[in-house]
Amino acid sequence: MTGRKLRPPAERDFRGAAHDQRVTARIGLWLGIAFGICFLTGLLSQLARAGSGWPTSPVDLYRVTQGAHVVAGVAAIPLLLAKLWSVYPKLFARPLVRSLPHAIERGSILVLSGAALFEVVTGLFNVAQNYVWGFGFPAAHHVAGWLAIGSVLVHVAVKLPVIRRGLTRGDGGERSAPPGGILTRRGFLRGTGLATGVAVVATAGAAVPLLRPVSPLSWRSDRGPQGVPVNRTARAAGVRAVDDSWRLTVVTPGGTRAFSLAELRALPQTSASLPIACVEGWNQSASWTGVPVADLLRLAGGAPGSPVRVRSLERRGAYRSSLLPGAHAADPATLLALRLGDEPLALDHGYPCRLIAPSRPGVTQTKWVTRLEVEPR
Ligand SMILES: Nc1nc2c(c(=O)[nH]1)N[C@H]1C(S)=C(S)[C@@H](COP(=O)(O)O)O[C@H]1N2
Ligand SMILES: [Mo]
Repeated sequence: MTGRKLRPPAERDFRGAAHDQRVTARIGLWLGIAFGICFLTGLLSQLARAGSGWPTSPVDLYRVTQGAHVVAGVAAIPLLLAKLWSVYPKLFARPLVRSLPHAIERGSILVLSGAALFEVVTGLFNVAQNYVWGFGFPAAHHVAGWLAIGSVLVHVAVKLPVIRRGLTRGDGGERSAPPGGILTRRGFLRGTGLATGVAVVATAGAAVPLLRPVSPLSWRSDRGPQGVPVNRTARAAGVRAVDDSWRLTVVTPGGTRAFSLAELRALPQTSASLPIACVEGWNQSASWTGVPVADLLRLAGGAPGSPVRVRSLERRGAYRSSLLPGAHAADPATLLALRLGDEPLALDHGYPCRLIAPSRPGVTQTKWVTRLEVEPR
């Protein structure tokens, strides 16, 4: 027996380059940027879904902000794992709590790690499973976003001197990995950067059409009937093809009017190239043809400018109806689309007609529309 005593591991036992302050600070900076983008674009997504005040142009606005949200969220996953790996030896630092500021700092890290993990996991599930939690998801994702950003700010404020030192110290003439380690600091940083780059490129095709050829894991892009993805099929929504008794009913304060499909087709048609931009980050632009909602409101005796409730044939789904903001209802590019490309809409795209409005989240582009109701302002 040697004279060494068994003792629990201590922070100083972890000497790998990954645990160096300089590494932690750099990965923390990248992660902070990714989180910042997620947070801001997340707020924009809330605004866009709420509708009023969200602009109708550029038509790709939501497509860009939500694409950035999901791409930054994907980038955050390897960065978060690397950051946690970099700092986990601190779990073995003793005493657990030294002072009140120290307790606050440690508490904020607990909240930060929990909220950050919650955000990437719920975000990923949402992307992969298409709203398994229905309406619960946006609310929970939103609350955890505030928790994450709040604890990031506390964390950065408390750690500012350490972060500054970590970022400004040179690499100290590092030639080889520390004893017992296989990676240099630079090696760990490069590996993290590479993993982040691969994760982003492999998935970003969903949001960035140019990347599609090199993005094997991009979800739903280009696939689906008529070259446009379908999240919710007519079958899943319990919608069956309509017969001649189908009508579109338009209710305005100045009068109500019902249109048959033949009547809608006989009205002057407008074409617009507009994207479906899903909150999941995928988007697909297409050429839609149909009747401007503003024209329908006028024909029914109303004046465009007030919000319009858009109702579908769907009975139960969370997205069976949406509220079209007044500015969008008045925009001449906001269509009740009858055609996609040069064909009538496929049933899965909302036959006989769907809403398509510029710069709106996909969830509000209601399919299988049967009723438009002007709401009080
Ligand atoms: N009636 C109805 N319209 C709907 C949906 C729905 O579930 N029901 N899904 C929305 C969502 S989430 C998106 S992204 C767009 C495009 O969805 P799709 O891919 O299912 O056509 O349609 C929207 N319109
Ligand atoms: Mo969506």
